[in-house]
Amino acid sequence: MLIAKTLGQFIIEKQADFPYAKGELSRLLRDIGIAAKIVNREVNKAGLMDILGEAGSTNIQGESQKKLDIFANEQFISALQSGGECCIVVSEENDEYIYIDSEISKNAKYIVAIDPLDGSSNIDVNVSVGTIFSIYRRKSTNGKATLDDVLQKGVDQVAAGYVIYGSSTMLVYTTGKGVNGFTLDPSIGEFCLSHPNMTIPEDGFIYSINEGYYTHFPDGVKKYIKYCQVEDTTTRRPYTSRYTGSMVADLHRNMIKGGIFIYPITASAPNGKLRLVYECNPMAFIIEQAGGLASNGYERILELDVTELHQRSAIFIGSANMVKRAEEMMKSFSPQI
Ligand code: P6P
Repeated sequence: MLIAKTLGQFIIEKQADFPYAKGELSRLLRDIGIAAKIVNREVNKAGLMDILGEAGSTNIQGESQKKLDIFANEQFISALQSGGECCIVVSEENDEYIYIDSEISKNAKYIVAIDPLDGSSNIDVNVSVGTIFSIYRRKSTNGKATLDDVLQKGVDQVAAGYVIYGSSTMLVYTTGKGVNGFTLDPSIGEFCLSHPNMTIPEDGFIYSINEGYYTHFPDGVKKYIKYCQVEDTTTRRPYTSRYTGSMVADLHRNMIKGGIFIYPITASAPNGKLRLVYECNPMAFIIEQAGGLASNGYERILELDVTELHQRSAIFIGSANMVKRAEEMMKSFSPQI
């Protein structure tokens, strides 16, 4: 039986895509893969350990932190600290960025922004959760990296990826030359190439949005939802609503089947809920590399100015034709946000 290429083999093979690469990015991606395997082990037995439930603390978002949230955060930060290739970590779970001040990291040139366990409110009910990561090269060339090195537009990412802890555990990432998916083979403890050159269908019939907020949505969003709930199915195929409350799970499904995920501004989230640096930008980079689109309803996500670590944004992301249609409806109502 042909053994699929492992993540490590693939990363090294693709290193040649970067003429000046000396292996640092490859090492960084492998470090993330190792941490993901450790997190996966705990996620898969969450019900058997005293690692479920509330940790009794809250993060900067004011969201109650779950024990697995904190465990995952510690694992990824630890892997990045010991790998020596990362100088700053930005995490959803930490108010401030973490400067890695160690001998091994003194020449580190990469910044990693991470949502260590996205959708963690789903852990206790066994719905898929995920990790999202985004990698930048520091802008400054010497001295201590600072916040200015972190606040870069999404177009400046050098890599981005997600891990989905679901019916199987997958790591999906891009370095700007397409998107590749790796499935964890527990029997050998390796992520193996299972989805080479992933592309998202140009069109789809799945729309993912929390319709519980319908009355608080902008008119353009209401118009698009009504468009999806087509009445005359003789003219258009009816759409299906699928929403898990876990962005990684919803986006991964839409990546495979086609679809659109929308988290717009609402009355309670006037700037949107999802975070630009470690949720919207990395997912936008991946989806665009797979042939899809990502916008805030008016502008390309990857072009948005980044001014704060935990800045929020509305997001319309997925199949290109669906995002274009939704944007048309958003722009038919002014003023733009
Ligand atoms: P709501 C999880 O907390 C998350 O950040 C995303 O993974 C998910 O898509 C969204 O929030 C769900 O938010 O308001 O619909 O529960």
